Amino acid sequence: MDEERGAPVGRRVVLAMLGLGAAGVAVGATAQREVTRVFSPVNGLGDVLPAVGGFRFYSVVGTVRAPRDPRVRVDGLVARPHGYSPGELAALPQTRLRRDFQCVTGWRVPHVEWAGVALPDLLDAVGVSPRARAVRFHSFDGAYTESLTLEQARRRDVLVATSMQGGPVGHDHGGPVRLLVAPMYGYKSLKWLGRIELTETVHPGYWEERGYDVDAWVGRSNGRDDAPT
Ligand SMILES: Nc1nc2c(c(=O)[nH]1)N[C@H]1C(S)=C(S)[C@@H](COP(=O)(O)O)O[C@H]1N2
Ligand SMILES: [Mo]
Repeated sequence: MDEERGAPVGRRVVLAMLGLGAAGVAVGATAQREVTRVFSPVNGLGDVLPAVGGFRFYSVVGTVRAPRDPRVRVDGLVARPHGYSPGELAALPQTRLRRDFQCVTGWRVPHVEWAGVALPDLLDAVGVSPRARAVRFHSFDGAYTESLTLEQARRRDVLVATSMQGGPVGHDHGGPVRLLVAPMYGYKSLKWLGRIELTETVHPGYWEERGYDVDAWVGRSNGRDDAPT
């Protein structure tokens, strides 16, 4: 396995395993290790089986502990940096969305209900500097990052989500607070959100550093010859 191109190889292996059946028959031990290393689903071997409700639980670092401090810090090029507690997020105007959730590897969960603070409302609350052009998101454990242009981040279908399917966002799904970028592939929807940083330029996120598109609109070609249709 080529370390440099770990993610695309891992994805092809997963797709191969899906084609071969859940047991991954005839997929060698090395390939299986690669799948575990790259995708490390929280629920272990459930990685190639649809989980309850059609979701698969993805985490590039395997199990993630619960955050000691569940605050989401908004900082960088903003007038009033602030760490928002879940209670403070709940006190801001809430936005609800019902959208299909789609991973670039091909699985999709129809009609997922989300609620939380629309990102543009949070950006208005902290006051974005005129120098800011992009937003960088960090998981609280520092293992995963994502990015949006400021224009994308101002869409009302981008949520700092605290609720999913009518309840709190569970730990496996990135709770207590995760990002939902409804019009883009699942990898944009960073779990275990710890920090929202306003920046001058786009900093490509975890999977984007590994070959996936920075603009991850669902339904538009992502320009990869091995992309699932
Ligand atoms: N912190 C973090 N966020 C993440 C990921 C991850 O590995 N770590 N995987 C992404 C990918 S590829 C997808 S498809 C979705 C999956 O969300 P789920 O685990 O709630 O199904 O989370 C995204 N957010
Ligand atoms: Mo994904």
